[in-house]
Amino acid sequence: MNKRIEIIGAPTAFGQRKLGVNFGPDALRYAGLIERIENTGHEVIDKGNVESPVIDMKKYKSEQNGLRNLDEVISFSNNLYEAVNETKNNGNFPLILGGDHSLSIGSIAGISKHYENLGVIWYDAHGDLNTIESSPSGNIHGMPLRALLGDGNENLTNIGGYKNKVKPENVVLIGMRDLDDGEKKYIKEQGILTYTMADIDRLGMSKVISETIDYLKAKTDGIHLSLDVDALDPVETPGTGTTVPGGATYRESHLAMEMLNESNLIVSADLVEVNPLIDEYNKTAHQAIGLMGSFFGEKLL
Ligand code: HAR
Ligand code: MN
Ligand code: MN
Ligand code: MN
Repeated sequence: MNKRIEIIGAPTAFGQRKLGVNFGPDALRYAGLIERIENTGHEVIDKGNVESPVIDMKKYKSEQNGLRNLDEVISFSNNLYEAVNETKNNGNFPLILGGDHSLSIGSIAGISKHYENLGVIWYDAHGDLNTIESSPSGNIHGMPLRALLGDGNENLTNIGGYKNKVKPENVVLIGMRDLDDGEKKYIKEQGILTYTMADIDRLGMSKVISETIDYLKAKTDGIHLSLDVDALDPVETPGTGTTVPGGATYRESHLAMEMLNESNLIVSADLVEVNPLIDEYNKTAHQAIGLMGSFFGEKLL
């Protein structure tokens, strides 16, 4: 079934310390994302980039106490929330291009408003489930999923004017291999369905995704994919700020995308943490675009 996909560039680097991830949306466009999706038969509308606060380099590079760049993250999240909400109001499929993963606070705020029970697949090396107390870094890109689940700075948890965007039982974590102690504790307490890399090794990606779909299908009215390119092994996607060895392969990730496409349950997606300034000739954007091809229904034959 053909969709109308609205591309929303989310050029934020405020959730972490490596400048360049704010150029992710343009790196993806330059590598041919739009043409790749159009070739699968969908209509694509590029809404351009959401407005971002100015980056004050002195502040950006300085040590900061507490939540790094909090005011900028709040302001950016509000802008992105508005853009995504508008896309959903138009009945279109939002594809949000990052930008660091803190952007999901705004994107999912704009999506979940339109669903009673939004499912979220967090395909990532990291859980992004920290609070300021459990965070080792103060970087907000390590906290978005927790904020969406209702914990953390009130300005962040209340983007869009409402709280608790997602329920823990409607979240599935895939690709996990770098979880902080507080995150592990929270996952166990809440019973969040989690597939670590060890689980993917044992079960195979096919089983992992079919179980994920079965689990979410029954109780959600739409599923959002949040795809962090650091879920893949750094050999595949080197251009990202917090690489962790031992990740998913390109083929495993293709399989995951194909199966999600076939499920017909996905209503929106984020593609985050592409940083062309620390990449090998835009390789990571090219890899990500290959995955988007499968995600939107490209067939090999
Ligand atoms: N868990 C670590 C922290 O909170 C590292 C988080 C890195 N996050 C991302 N997004 N790249 O997944 O700082
Ligand atoms: Mn992430
Ligand atoms: Mn909702
Ligand atoms: Mn990550």
